[in-house]
Amino acid sequence: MPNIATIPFTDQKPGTSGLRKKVVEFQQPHYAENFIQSVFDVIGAPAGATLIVGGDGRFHNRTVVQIAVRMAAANGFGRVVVGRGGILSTPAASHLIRKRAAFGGLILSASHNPGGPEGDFGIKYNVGNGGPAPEKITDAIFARTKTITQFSRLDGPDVDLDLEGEVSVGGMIVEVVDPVADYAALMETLFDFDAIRSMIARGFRLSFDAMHAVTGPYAHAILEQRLGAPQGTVVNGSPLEDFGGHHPDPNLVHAKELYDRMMAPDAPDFGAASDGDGDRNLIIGRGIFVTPSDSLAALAANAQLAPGYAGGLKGIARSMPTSQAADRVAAALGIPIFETPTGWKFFGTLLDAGMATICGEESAGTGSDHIREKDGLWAVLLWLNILAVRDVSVAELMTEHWRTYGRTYYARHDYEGLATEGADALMADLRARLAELPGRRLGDLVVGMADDFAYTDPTDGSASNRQGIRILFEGGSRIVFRLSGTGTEGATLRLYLERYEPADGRLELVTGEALAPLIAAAETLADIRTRTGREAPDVIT
Ligand code: VG1
Ligand code: CO
Repeated sequence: MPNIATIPFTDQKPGTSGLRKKVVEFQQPHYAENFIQSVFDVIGAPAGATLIVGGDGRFHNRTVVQIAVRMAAANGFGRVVVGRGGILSTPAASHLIRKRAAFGGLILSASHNPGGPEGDFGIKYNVGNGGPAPEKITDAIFARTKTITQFSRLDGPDVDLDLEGEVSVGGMIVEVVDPVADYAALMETLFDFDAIRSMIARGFRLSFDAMHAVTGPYAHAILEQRLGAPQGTVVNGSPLEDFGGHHPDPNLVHAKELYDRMMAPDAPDFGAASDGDGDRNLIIGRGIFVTPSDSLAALAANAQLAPGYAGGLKGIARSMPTSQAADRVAAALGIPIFETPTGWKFFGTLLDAGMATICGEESAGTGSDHIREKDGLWAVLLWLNILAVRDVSVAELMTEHWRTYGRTYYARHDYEGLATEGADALMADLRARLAELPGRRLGDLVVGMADDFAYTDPTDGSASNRQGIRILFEGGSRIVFRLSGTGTEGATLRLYLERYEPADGRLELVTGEALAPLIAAAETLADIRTRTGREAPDVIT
């Protein structure tokens, strides 16, 4: 086997969702090779196994696909299935892993992080169930990156990634497939495409912003070609290596164009956007932004209207910082709710065990047991299916939801690019004071409970500690502090704010005003302005 000597990098620790670094770091000789070899060394795939490879099309994608293919060939894989052009959205990759019974997959993406030569790149390993590798595997991969001394890679010409079909690379088959076809077919099994098609034919207007990222081809194929939405429904639909210079992050800041379109007097009925790798979704109805936490709750409450979920839900899972809106739906449905740490890797075991059907995160990620990743277009289609069956507007649906379950006002404040020491100190100080917080009064709020979130997976007992500081107030309001695990520059502090108003409470407040007492409480508790040196958050979503 062609072994090449290497020396370890010390910084290849996977974060919330794989290894993410600046492109220039990934361009260092052997940087990608070391990480991929560490993955292969840890997972112990049997000879002849199948590996799925694809990415979100950002700058450096094709280079690393070629590296991965030649390394897979030298490491005994029998087949690599790669999306044409090196493209696979994260959900499509998850589906392909499952459909082909692959041993696993390498997903090349830094998701919502900016792309281009000065932007970010990332590699994530997903296991055979189609989901992100659990922590015990990512920990082992990191340990391996620190001791690696050689990697294996075949030499030879590049594979033509733009030509569908099979070629042999040193005896291993490389199969280049249409990145969209299998995924689109899966969506047709879950949703009533006829009902959506006829709603659109009756004049329902939608707008989907693919943000020049990976979902463009998927959205064109599904929304325009299969569902008959007019051309132009999908905007920014051609994937670009630098996402047109934008952050492919579907939130109110980076998808502001869509937001403005949806708030205009002649707005379409439904607006949505997705992120770099296609696993997130932003939902905006005419004149109403739906927070991702509310979207999870509304989808869970209505999922039975879609054929794929007609049998009901087994349970709902949400990440800890995601609002408790879904908890109230679970309680009403009489099904369990699970609260997991941030990141989709924690949902996989629950989905595999049949304990949960729908999962979601406040960061605009929702998905179900159809795959093991969050899925942007899936959420859009479930929304459309529900609206088609119920024949209501997004605003009507949400108003009724709040009148039934109460309303959870919610926002996330991000402070980006902070000095790591300062951010760490802020968290450490809060942590040190947790025990004295219960009973403390902050304005009208009284702290009921405060802790550093720890999680024990109910299926396998694996424990994850220090997942974010929760401050729960009497009456159901809440503040959460956490440091991001996906950034590539300094530290990002995320402050999650949530206020509950019961069904007979004040359901029509402006979010910023509704949350003002919580924002003030967070400032008092953590001295955010002084410690970060920032007058205001960089991003509010
Ligand atoms: C962020 C989000 C988290 C999400 C993760 C990956 O992580 O908060 O909910 O699972 O990104 O999403 P963090 O550690 O920065 O808060 V994606 O679309 O980047 O794969
Ligand atoms: Co993503």
